[in-house]
Amino acid sequence: MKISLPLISAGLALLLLAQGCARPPAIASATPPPAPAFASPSPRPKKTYKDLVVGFSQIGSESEWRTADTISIKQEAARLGVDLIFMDAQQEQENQILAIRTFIAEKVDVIGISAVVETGWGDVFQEAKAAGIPIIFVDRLADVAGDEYVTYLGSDFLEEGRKAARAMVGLTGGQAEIVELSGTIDSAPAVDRSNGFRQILQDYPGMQIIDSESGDFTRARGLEVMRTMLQKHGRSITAVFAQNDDMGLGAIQAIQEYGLKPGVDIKIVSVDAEKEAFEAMIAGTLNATVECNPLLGPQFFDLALKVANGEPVPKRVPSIEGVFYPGNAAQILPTRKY
Ligand code: GYE
Repeated sequence: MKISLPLISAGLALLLLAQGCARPPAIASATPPPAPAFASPSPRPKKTYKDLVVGFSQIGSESEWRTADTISIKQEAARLGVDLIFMDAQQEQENQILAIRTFIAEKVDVIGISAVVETGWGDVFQEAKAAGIPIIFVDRLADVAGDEYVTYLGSDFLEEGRKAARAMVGLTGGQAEIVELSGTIDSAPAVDRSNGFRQILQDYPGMQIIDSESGDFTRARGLEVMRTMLQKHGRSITAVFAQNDDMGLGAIQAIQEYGLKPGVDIKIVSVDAEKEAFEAMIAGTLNATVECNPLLGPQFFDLALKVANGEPVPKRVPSIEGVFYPGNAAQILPTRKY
């Protein structure tokens, strides 16, 4: 059953319109039909990309990383001819819960979601399961039961945190007073990057985290938090671990404003490996960036089609990632896609 846009909540209507979503959502039925098992072979004819209807709940546009991820998903859907219902949650968990309920009502074949935070999801993933709609987590996993999703495609954030710490040890000779700019509180990359970073530092008593605060993965907050850190700790800060490049770029600005040389007086390691991070490395203001790949569209739709056809997929699909330093940044920059 379809309803017209004015009947749905104003917030949802805005979200749908903002994303150019052409399909008005149907009303969610109170009692969903019984669930077919996720991985059971389908008796129906195999779907192709052109038959596939996919709902995707994106977090927002907090970073260049996120923008690249969104473009990758939309472009790949258009290239394959997949009917994509894309909803931007503007970093609100509530909007993601609403999006999943919309996708259930729309009876999409597969739901993709990058979970803004790990906890507090209530029953919504159970609702999707009860409706027989498989969930693929993309980029960020939520803290849900293993039978509430089919697979998780994304980076190993714990390892990214370890890589950042190893890079930091190398840059500082194992002696540093570190300020950490962490990501969105309760988000998978913030939790795991923090833990991975600390795992490595345990073996280096000269490496001390003197302060840590969330910069919410945005440049504006990275700038603000770093200004406060400099006021608080001044020149005793010798290193910054920014959990994404955008916050790192904000921190670079704050350090310059304070009259110190980022990359020289204060060593900076960040995560993502965006183009602007390469530019900063070339300028000498950033010391290393750990790669986190946002171009997940092709792998996501490949998984979505398999899942829709009841084909088995691995529970965890990792991305392959490296670490970059200023030495060859100028050579690599032209090859970067985000
Ligand atoms: O590092 C950050 C973005 O979830 C891996 O989210 C992603 C992170 C990425 O805002 O820039």
